[in-house]
Amino acid sequence: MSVTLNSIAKQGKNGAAMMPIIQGVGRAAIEIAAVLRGAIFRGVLGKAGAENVQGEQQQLLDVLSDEIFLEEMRSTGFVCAVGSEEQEELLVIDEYTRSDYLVLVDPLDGSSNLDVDGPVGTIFSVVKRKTANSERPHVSDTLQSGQDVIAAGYVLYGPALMLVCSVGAGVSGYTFNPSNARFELSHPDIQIPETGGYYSVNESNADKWLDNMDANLERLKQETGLGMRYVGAMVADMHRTLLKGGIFLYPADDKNTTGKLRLLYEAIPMGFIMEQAGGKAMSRNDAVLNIEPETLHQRVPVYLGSKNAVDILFDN
Ligand code: AHM
Ligand code: MG
Repeated sequence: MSVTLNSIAKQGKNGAAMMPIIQGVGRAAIEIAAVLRGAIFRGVLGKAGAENVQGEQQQLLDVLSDEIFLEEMRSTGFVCAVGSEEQEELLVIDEYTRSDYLVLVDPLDGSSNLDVDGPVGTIFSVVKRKTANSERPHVSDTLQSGQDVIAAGYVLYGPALMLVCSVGAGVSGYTFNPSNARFELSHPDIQIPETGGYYSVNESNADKWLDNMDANLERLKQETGLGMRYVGAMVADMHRTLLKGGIFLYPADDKNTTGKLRLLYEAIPMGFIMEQAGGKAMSRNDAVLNIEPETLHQRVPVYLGSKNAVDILFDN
């Protein structure tokens, strides 16, 4: 008998509470995957014509994925609010303002890959509210460090549809089985290899990187001889790094002086997964999970991977 997403209920002390939310993520993933597959026929490839809060062009599929994800979080009944890359303000779910959990999400990460049928993903994390249930959830409820994250994960829309998640008791990878329409446990207890793998970075920015990262990466390359892979979709680059080892990095640069990737719905969930898999997640000299968030859409430099590779990069 195959093991399905229900098995999350038995994981750690938070598994049972997180199962309905992760099942909701699974439903959203199936719907988003279907929309992606048929996008060209529905005329929904291309720009939505608006900019998101990051000042980036929204794609129609960013907007559709955001709507699908929000609807599935609403349908769980356990989520009082969602903070999304595609929404400037916290979205409060009016029917369930008394529920305990908030979800942070990048509904369609790597959307610049859409026009070339490249892989994209969804990234999420779950925190418990700090305000009393009698109050309306507030954006301050989202501003919790990675130490307070209860569950996190990502969906990879690749040749197979995968959901990789953790409720703080290791990392499990589930693959969608089209013959029974279920996510089945395909990658139990993922551990990142200690050596080997690849370095993964947009190296065309090397001359603009801050924090001496150009020289640091050269040293890492010399000492490890790692090969290079870069998809340009964080979920795909993270997934390869997790399974094969090595390092994924997006340093700060002259243009993005605090980094490009977002703390709450990119760096923290991926850092949580990486550490749960025995790897390391840094942002400049702080552990990603120790950063105290200040704003919903804050950006940070990101270095995720095998301990060995991250330590060599930082010369530890
Ligand atoms: P997005 O959330 O707007 O898609 O941007 C995030 C993406 C990540 O998936 C990826 O790691 C990075 O941006 C790639 O950036 P670049 O094109 O500068 O290499
Ligand atoms: Mg994104």
